[in-house]
Amino acid sequence: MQPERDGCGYIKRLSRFCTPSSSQHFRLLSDTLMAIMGKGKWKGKEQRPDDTVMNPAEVQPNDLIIPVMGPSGAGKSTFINTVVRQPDATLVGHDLESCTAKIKHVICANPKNPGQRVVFVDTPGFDDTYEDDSEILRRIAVWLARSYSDDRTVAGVVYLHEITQTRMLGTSRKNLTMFQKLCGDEGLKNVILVTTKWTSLPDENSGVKREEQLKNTFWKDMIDQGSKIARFHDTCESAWDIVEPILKEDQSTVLHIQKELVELKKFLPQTEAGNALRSTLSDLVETHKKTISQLRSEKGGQGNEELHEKLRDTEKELHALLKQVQELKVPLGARVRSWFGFH
Ligand SMILES: Nc1nc2c(ncn2[C@@H]2O[C@H](COP(=O)(O)OP(=O)(O)O)[C@@H](O)[C@H]2O)c(=O)[nH]1
Ligand SMILES: [Mg+2]
Repeated sequence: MQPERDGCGYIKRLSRFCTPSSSQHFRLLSDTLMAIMGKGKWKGKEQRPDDTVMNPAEVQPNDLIIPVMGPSGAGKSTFINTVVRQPDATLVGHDLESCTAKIKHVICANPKNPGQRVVFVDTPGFDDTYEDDSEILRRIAVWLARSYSDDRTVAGVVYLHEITQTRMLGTSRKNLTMFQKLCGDEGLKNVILVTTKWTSLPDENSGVKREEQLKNTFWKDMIDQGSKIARFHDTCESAWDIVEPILKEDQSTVLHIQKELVELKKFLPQTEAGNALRSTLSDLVETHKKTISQLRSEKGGQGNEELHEKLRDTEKELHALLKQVQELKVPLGARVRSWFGFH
């Protein structure tokens, strides 16, 4: 049985006697104690009633979880449908709009190791047509934290990237950053960076060149820290070959976001992923504010309908961004606790 971590109240009381200058020492001390005392149950501050999580009744003790991540349209749902040989296991998008921002997991026996089951988790990208990035982060974080709190094991993570992309788009960079923050450095050795859509390339050589670029730039740090790369060839066999290196129970991993939420009991906005998203959104707020003031001065009181419309759209976007930044603000209570070195 996991010991309850609320026994850390003693340390919390100690914090009343410490000055903010010693907060770093207390943070270290409290983190160490948290690790020693076990992870305990996650209270699920961020969880909502309609969130998808794994039902304890459907899980077996040695199931291994593989979250599949990446930008919208990279082929996550297609990869999962292919690996489980069920064309409708998850919804595949067929136009520019993303399909569903709900998380869906599919459980499947490992054909290479009968008796072992793998839980593939289809996650929405941080560029969904209908859902805010802050909501996407909350859903992914809740799924991962709940499964870790219930003692489920993550084998590793598959990150998909379309090889047909001629340059790294802003959304792809954002997705990669969020992915790195969710995994943390310690999770990188269990990451497979997979390129998709090789059959849609006009010639394979262009794909080989792009893969080389990814290896030497955007993916370099991750590869240096143990992440592997692979190509998805659109078949079930290819998908299982890709995940094989991470399907070893003794090499399972704990993702950084799971550690932060469940072990360190952080609020989502205090996590590295929360911080990174808040900073990206804050930059966008500034850009939008500049655009609005520019449009207002251009408008100069004259009735240009196109300008009016652009202004209205940008103001609407700014409003939505500010709402997200607000959702990612660290609550005052949590900030006060962190001054004393407690999460
Ligand atoms: N040729 C090819 N097309 C793919 C591949 N993966 C996805 N697609 C197509 O790309 C589109 C988006 O795929 P989807 O699986 O919904 O992407 P998701 O948003 O990442 O889940 C669909 O039209 C798929 O048919 C692939 O590996 N090869
Ligand atoms: Mg999908």
